[in-house]
Amino acid sequence: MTSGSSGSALFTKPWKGIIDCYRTYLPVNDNTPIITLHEGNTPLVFAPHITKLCNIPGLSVYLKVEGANPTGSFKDRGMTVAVSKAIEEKSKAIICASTGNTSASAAAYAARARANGYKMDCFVLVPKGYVALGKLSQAMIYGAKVIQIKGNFDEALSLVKEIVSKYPVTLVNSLNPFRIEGQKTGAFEICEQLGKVPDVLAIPVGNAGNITAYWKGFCEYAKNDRPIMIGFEASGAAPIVQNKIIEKPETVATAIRIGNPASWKQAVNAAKESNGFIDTVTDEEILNAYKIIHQEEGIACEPASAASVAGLLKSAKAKKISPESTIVCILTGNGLKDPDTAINQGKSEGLEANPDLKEIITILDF
Ligand code: AN7
Repeated sequence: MTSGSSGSALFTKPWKGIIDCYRTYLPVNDNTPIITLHEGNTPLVFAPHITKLCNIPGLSVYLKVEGANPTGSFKDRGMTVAVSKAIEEKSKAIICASTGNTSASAAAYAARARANGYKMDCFVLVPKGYVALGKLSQAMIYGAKVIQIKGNFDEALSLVKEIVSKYPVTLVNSLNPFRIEGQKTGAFEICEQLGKVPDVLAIPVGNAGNITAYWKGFCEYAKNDRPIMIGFEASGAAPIVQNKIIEKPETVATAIRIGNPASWKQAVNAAKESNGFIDTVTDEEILNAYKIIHQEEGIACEPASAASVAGLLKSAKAKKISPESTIVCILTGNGLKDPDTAINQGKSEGLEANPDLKEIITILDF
């Protein structure tokens, strides 16, 4: 594969988003209006501490920082394609169910469509009380009509599916194949940034669109050289691992609090075809990894993203990772998305003092 539609390398021209860079690999044509916020081209950062923690000879662990996307999550890669295609198809409204990030992204790209002169409304159904503050605030201020439903994500998604079957509005959940097409570009970028295909790709699994997209991307990038895909569900929301729909999913990682994933079969297929697996990580393991990523690597992510690193650490401990492997963990969302969990898990909640040197020195406890 040569990078970029015109054979230009990923980093040698001004970055104008994933459609501009990977045009020939995406379902766009000259009539597709490109709605972009210049998403993609996110950092791939070596993680020395996590590499060491795995305690397997010759390992190199990298973090793909998808929180650096315009709305702070990987969803932007899919949304630029989905919204561009919706406009090409003369749609004037988009809708999604969301645990938060899809809604933030949809709302932003709808606003960007309006900036380009198109009429585009955005409607969002989210589970009331289970969306991290940053995400909810994004969807609202970008101008979406946000309805908080007294139910979970799976119920919101069924409702949205029914709505799009009856009303003139485009679904932008990952059931929309254009979302998967856009998200597969994360795989292309990793191969270009590393200069090779990684041996292992660790990724959180919620609605299972992203693991599906990455696998598609790797398959398109190289036929005979593909990573082992290892996906991780939260143990309280693990329908794929438990092989049954979870009626009441629960996890601190609200982004992946999903009991009936839309791309279930495709996720199982990605694990199987790549000789990988899908496993669970507990909330404790997720929060432990969340703290390590921030405090020992200096990189931010939201709790659901930490499932990839938690899963890698679990797999390394169980000796399920081969020596000399190059591993990429996808950090799917920005740390600022979920300030409540960050404050909760940080080291300073509730530390207060009078403006008194002695009192402060006592607390500092050098
Ligand atoms: C940070 O926004 O499902 O397995 O509605 O926000 O492709 O669903 C978010 C999912 C991982 C799981 N990490 O990805 C939504 C939504 C973060 C996420 C996932 C999500 P998929």
